Amino acid sequence: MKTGPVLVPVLGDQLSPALSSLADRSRNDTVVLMMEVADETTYVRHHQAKIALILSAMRHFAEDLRAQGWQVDYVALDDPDNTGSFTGEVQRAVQRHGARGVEVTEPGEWRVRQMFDGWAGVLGVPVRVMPDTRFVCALPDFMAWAQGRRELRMEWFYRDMRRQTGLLMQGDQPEGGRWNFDADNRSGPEAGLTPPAPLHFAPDAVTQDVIALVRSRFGNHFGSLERFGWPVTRADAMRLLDHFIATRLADFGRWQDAMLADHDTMFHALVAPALNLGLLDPVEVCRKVEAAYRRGDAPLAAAEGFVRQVIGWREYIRGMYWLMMPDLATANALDATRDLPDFWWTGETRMRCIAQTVRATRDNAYAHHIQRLMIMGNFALIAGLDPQQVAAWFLAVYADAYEWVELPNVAGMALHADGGRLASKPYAASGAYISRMSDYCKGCQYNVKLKTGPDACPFNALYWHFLDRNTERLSRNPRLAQPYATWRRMSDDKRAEYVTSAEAFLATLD
Ligand code: DLZ
Ligand code: SF4
Repeated sequence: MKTGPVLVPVLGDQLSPALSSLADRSRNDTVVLMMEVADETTYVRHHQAKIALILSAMRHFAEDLRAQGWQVDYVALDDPDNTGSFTGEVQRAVQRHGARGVEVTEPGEWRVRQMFDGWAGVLGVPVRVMPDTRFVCALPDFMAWAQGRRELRMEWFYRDMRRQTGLLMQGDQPEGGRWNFDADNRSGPEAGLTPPAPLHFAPDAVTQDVIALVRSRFGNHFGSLERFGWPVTRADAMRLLDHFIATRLADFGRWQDAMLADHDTMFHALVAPALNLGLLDPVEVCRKVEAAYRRGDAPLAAAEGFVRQVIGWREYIRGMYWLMMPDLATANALDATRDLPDFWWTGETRMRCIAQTVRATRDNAYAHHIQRLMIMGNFALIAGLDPQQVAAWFLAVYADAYEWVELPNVAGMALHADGGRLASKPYAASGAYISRMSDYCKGCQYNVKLKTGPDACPFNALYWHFLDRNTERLSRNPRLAQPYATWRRMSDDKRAEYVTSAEAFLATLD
């Protein structure tokens, strides 16, 4: 029987003071283990700024824990004995400290859960995996909610989360008499719309060290470090949240879906990276937004739209991830097999919407939800790109992306690869939608008004090509009845023109 301390591994996205694995432990009987490991930095080729963000936030969090009296064993990436994997490092640390057991909060990703499940067999000490309590909905509760339901729609789940948290509620009724104000949140940009500049956090000495490390080790990964300005501590993450509430929240709802080439982040909160690292707590974030609404500083539609993303969509997505894994990782209901074109990395394409989104992604490791869903995701859907390659891209390039949140959004929401378990219809759209919601088309070499031919916006013909090639699978979907009826009403010549035009474009991708 070993008598050493208990080892508590804390992963890079578990940077929360209230982590379940730490909650009941005493400081003099615990060693916290934090590990920078090659496996995690390269299981996809993450954006350089994403790696810098995570490693810097980890180093800052370790300092915070030490300041609170915890003993932290921190393994740096360039430690000569670093084995490069969580399992290897936990094994070494159990030896080093003569640990009598390991207690760890469950990980966000299936891949890592598989590792944890193997630990009991290899470590020679008891391993206790504890639930991640940093979500509103515990996973067993989500599974119970999903059990026996034919349709797992976010909207019903979201209402339960509102009731459970009391956020934006009047007794048992939703504030304002409606659960969802999404219809008020879909304006395209109007002339002269100028969002306030985002808050930028200048890298401190710790972050500068990490940036130098990332440059030397991962300088050939996608993405720029030039403008790195993400918050890497809880205190700065709170400042970012306060800045959002003070300067952006009031307009957030209305322009939530709008895109401007010169304003990469529009009115978005930019808190997802900090939330998903654990620096911010979802309910705390929502309470602050709710308070701004109650003070009269933001309209209900903006506050509700924000709260829905955090306690509705984010929680639902996490539940759906664990419900659908591991099958979701290889799901391909629409048999999409085309390779990711190079311009997803280079941005070198005549399609200005894609060029701008890739450029913004490279600069910031960020794009907002409509750039992700309706530019990149929509293109991938209607061009038939391979879901696994698309998912790996999204996982690599966005600072907030971990598989639990990325995969259901990409394979389910954007690509319909799950056969529609998550979203009731595929989010396919032609150039008209992008033109309405952005200023991209104005400077584009393609003409969004032209339907077919070499100068026509490729999204136009691809949209019909997508519906046509998926007739068997999708035409019975009631939410697609109208577009299929329109398609059938077209003359044979017109339909053939669309198909020829789309195929000519697709041939340029191969
Ligand atoms: C994403 C990431 C990266 C790039 N590096 C590390 C790391 O060096 N050490 C670490 O503990 N975590 C890292 N992470 C986050 C993990 O991949 C994440 O905790 C798991 O994917 C579980 O969600
Ligand atoms: Fe994108 Fe088409 Fe608009 Fe060009 S015309 S920006 S390709 S939607």
